[in-house]
Amino acid sequence: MKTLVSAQAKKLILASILAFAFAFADAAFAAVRTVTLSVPGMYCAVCPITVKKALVKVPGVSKAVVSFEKKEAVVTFDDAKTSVKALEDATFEAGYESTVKGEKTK
Ligand SMILES: [Cu+2]
Repeated sequence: MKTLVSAQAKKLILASILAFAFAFADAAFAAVRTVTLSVPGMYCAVCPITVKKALVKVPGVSKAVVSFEKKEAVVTFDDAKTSVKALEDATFEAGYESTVKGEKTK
């Protein structure tokens, strides 16, 4: 019985260490992310310019490619400096609601 408890405790400790290591690795490697935002409210050729301006103004955003045809914005940003929420807020403040459609993974 004693050895069983001890083995469980070891498992638990190992699991904690692994969880911590993964969390740390995630923070260290997921700094630059590229997400696609759906921006359905763009109705003319000038809209993507407005959306792009709003997105590149967000600190941490390095690239924003906005397509009027696809009604989407592909945004590359530093995860440590900004968030998807901040990107959505930025387009919203510019007059366009946006939602995350997907994320490009390396
Ligand atoms: Cu427009």
